[in-house]
Amino acid sequence: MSDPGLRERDPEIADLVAKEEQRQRDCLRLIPSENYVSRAVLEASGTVLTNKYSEGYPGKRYYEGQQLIDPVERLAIDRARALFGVDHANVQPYSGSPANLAVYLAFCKPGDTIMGMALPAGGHLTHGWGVSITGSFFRPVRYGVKKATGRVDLDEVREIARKERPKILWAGGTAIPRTVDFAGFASIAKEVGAILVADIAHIAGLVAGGAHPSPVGHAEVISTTTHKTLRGPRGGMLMCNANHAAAIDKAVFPGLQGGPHNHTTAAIAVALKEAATDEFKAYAHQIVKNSRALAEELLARGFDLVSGGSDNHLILIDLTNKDVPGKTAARALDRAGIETNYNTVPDDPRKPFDPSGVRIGTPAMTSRGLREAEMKKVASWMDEAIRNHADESALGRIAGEVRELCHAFPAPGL
Ligand code: DSN
Repeated sequence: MSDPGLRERDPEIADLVAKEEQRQRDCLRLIPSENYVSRAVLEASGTVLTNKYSEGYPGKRYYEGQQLIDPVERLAIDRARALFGVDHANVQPYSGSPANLAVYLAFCKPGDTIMGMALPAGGHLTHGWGVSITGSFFRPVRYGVKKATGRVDLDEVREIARKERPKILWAGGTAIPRTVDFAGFASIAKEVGAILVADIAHIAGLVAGGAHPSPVGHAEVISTTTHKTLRGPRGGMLMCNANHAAAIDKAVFPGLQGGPHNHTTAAIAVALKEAATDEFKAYAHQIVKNSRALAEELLARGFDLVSGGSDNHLILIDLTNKDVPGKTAARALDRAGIETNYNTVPDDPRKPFDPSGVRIGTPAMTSRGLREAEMKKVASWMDEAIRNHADESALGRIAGEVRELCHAFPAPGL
């Protein structure tokens, strides 16, 4: 059988991939859960390891031919354990949602009470939101943020937890612009006999780089994706204390998944190696510096930020005072070469598919090497694009200026 390359075999897909690469080169990617992986991570994820089945774990597989896959997975596990300082790591979850489902399978029975942050307050679907299987197979109770501060109120979390006695308490989410107080959550979980699970999908790279307090020593289980601030391939990981290792492993396989995606495991191993360097530590701290600088610039332009600013990689803008819906703003920004996502804000009077906010973040921009000085320009383009959301020529001009800046800061991996 002939074996042509992608361009020859499937020019339609090859074209789309090439155009996506160009798009990623030319625009400012501000979606806080996205990033650019390194060339090495990209290379590892496109390898022949995709050809191999490996159900089981290193040393205990249900398929032969694991001579080289076992050391790949062992390297990924050992690097995760060393980087985060945990007893045990499972690098097989396909992504964050399957990782979180494995946590439920390990510790809960259908109908058990579970507690997490409400989705509109910044939580994740899998922390018990109604439209997710986690909100129907279990009995979800939720905490939010204080309207006045936009921050979690641990006294309120404690009150709900005392009343509801959840089996699992989730800390973390997807639209939280502030530091998560893992120690505070741990004291509540301990008091009510819940297992504290830290979902660090968004902040894993910040934790690894020392730019956000670590949940290790506070949370019994830690769930994460590998592709956000951690700058790895799309994937997931679970980490835990030694006493939970067997339950977590059994829940991932055979409980929930079949064969691990070995090409992804290899790329995770590479990303974890990169994340252990001093260069990555500096990167993680720069993400936070950039986010603070961008937040200051936006505040100076009259933008209303949920919680009044940012301590991490993420900024949530409430556009109510600008009289522009989140979706209108996000679409105008996209036409101006600035990629964001529209997002609910706490107590949003609008619907999730047409909410009041826009969520932005600095991980991808920081991977390109942008620093505080460039944040002034980014804020001014955002302001201009949102004010001129119906003016195609203004948006086109901004897109040209954005492209010029992007070309001065080439992204890794492209
Ligand atoms: N989809 C992710 C995010 O954008 O935050 C969460 O799963």
